[in-house]
Amino acid sequence: MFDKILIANRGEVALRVMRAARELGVKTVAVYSTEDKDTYPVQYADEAVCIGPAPSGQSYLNVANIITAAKNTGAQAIHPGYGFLAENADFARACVEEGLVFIGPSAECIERMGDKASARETMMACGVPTVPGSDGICESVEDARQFAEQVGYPVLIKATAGGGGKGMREVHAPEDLESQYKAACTEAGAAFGNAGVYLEKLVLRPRHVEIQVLADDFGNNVALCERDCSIQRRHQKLLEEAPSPALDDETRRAMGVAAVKAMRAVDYRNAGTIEFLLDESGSFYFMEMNTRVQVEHPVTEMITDTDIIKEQIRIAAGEPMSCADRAPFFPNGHAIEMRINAEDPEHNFRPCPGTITKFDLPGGPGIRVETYIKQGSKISPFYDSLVAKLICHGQDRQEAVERAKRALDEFVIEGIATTIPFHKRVLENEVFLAGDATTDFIETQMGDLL
Ligand code: MV4
Repeated sequence: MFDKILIANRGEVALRVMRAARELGVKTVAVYSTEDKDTYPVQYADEAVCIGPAPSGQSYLNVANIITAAKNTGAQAIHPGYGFLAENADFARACVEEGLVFIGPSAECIERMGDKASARETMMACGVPTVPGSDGICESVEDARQFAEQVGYPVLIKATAGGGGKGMREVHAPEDLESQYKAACTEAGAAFGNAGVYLEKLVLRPRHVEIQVLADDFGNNVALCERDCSIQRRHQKLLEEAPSPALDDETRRAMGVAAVKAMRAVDYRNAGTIEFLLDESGSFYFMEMNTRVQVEHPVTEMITDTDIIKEQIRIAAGEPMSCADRAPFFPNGHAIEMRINAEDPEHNFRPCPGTITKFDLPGGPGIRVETYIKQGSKISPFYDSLVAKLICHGQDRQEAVERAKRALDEFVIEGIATTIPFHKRVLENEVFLAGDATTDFIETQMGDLL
């Protein structure tokens, strides 16, 4: 096991990783921007190093300063958390070149999955179901038209360097194909410096269901059940739950088998997530692979009794994962995570940074809160608006929902607007309660949710 690791992140995820490290007897080094000097993760760490000013380009994305901090403190490994450098293959490579362990997959896996057309081709080759569409980049309008005619309209043009919803264009009729194709290429070129696009049949009213995976150096590959992340707004997830209310055991098993197949095809190591689209008939298709741990990992931890971050550290240290002998995983109860953001739902979810004057946490059975905030803390305008994640676990979905309602009522945050009132409305919404939410949930239910 490592003696000391550096956490190249901030906020709740930095604290989450430090807690896991401490349980493993591993010392922690925090890095921070001048803006975050007085935050709790910086105090919690065994050591802390300032890596630059508030803008993340000069601090949390400053590869040279982060690697220097690791070397100067004698850290042997770096955990990137999520966001910032987590899916940056150059950073993973730089760590290895400097003799540091990157707590995550290889740079090659990050690159292969970061290019969405190449990820799709890899999945097609290994027999993981993909949405009908092109067999790689569409090099020309004619190329795109041929695939669109093959699979039928409507289709979706996606940027290969995109992901997470960036650079997608729907095409509903043949006469729009040329203009949408050109617009997609131009947009992708400007946004990512890579104009490559590919094409898929548009799946109507899909659900977003993803499988958490872990792989170690000893050939253990496990699928830790699924999460349903259909409740999103402009590709920002707001509420996630596990298991998905839309899967039966047979589909769950098939999706887990597909996820493990995908991992083995790229010789994947450490934690990752395979995202699937689930259509209205119950068929699922590979969408993307995220080569990092995700914000919503706690719902999976709650229903599989695992500590995904500790497993990541064990695997990176060359130890076997501790949960391999418990696979396959079937859900133990139900968990719901709500993202409490410093945003005003009444005003288009506009960010509301500021000082938190009162902060009373919920508690009791089945409640977990992931936050770095204390009373008097400031939500900085420089970073994302996540204040806390409220995770509620129950024996079944109904109990999880009842606990979530009770916990939201106990949660008091004053000084800033938050998404708490919005979540209270979601938990009363008929479509949500029926387990029927698809990715257009917020758009179509907004009237009911405000
Ligand atoms: C799709 C799709 C429908 N059909 N692909 C959005 C994020 C990126 N990972 C891919 N996304 C989608 N891909 C096909 N062939 C619909 C979406 C999509 C979506 C997916 C998951 C969660 C929310 C979404 C919101 C809009 C569109």
